Amino acid sequence: MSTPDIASVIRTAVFGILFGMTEVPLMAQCAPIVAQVSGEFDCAYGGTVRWNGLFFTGGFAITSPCGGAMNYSLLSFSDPGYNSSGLVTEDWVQESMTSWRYLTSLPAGGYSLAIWPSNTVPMPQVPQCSQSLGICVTACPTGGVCYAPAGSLIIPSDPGNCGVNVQVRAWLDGALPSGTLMNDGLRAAGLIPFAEPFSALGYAYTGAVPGATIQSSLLAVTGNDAVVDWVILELRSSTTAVVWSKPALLRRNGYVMDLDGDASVFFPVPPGNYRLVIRHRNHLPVMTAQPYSLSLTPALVDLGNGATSVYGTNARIQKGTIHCLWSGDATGNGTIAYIGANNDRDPILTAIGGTTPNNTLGPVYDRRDVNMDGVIRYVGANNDRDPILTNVGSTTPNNTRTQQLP
Ligand SMILES: [Ca+2]
Ligand SMILES: [Ca+2]
Repeated sequence: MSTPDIASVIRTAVFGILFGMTEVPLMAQCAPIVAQVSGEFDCAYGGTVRWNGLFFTGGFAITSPCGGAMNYSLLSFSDPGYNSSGLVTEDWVQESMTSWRYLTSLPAGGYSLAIWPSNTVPMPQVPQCSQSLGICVTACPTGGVCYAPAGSLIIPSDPGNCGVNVQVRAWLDGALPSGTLMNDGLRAAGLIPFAEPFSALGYAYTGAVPGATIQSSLLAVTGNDAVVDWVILELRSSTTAVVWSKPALLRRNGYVMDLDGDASVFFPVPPGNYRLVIRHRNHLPVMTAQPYSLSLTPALVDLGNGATSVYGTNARIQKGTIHCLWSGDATGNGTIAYIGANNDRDPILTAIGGTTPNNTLGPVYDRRDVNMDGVIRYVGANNDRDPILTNVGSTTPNNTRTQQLP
């Protein structure tokens, strides 16, 4: 048996790499040279960019050719003002050996992305393979390290085949003097903003983009379906891990409406088991005690029903047959206090001037308007102070009531 001489083997290999004429199939030579990114709508993360962690260099794709830090730059074709750049280690997460994910969810559209080792200068990428010529050598710019991946990147729209829908019912103590229909005084007075109010109050969404707005027609609806106020819904994968949170609209009959008017609220998260939290500007939040199995088919979570178990102790106030979120958190700090440090009463007095308790302030959209009638009152009929005392215990003004969330 004869053994091929080494020089012959090398000659064949080099010739093959250059001209695709070796026993090793061309594609086998080309296949590894794939530094790539992909855009997708990910059920868990929304508009998602992933990169396989490879760079082009000298015709071969290798991992982090120079080691060390990596820079990136991401530009949107549809939004010329969008330009995100920085360090991959700060704004991306490595999911596996072959997958890095950009941490920010992106709107559908076209993007261009560049990633390069921080100690090099980004340079235009040249085609990695010419199948027509049978040449599998990529000529990087002279001596340089090609940055990768270049070209355009498409983030598709939500295909509608992932995510979950939830039908939620809840009632706000402050908007429910009696019966089962809440007041829509804020809406009737034209005080409900078209943009979600929670970002300005310091709430940071998980997933949802701050500043969501609604069509004015949603606030024109009257009757049982009329909007009472904005709320926040959170889905949690454990008692504390928020997977997605978004603003929504609460209606007089307790149903929570999505911002596009749908009777179910959509979350772009994988089907699975989630606890639901509902929040309001001046009410204590409530979380379901158990996770619910959620899918595209809307599941009902009725927090107004006493049979729906919720997390903690006395997490809701019962009014007639309805179980409501506690009102009176005029400071929005998760505790209702009538006297003492950080109480919810003093801010109401301050709102009306501080020295003249008979003054009122309104019309106004303000969390110190505890009973949600659009006017802040400290004394007299329908004042906003008494509900605070009532909810800490009329005979125990020193008591406080704290949100039942872990
Ligand atoms: Ca408070
Ligand atoms: Ca009021």
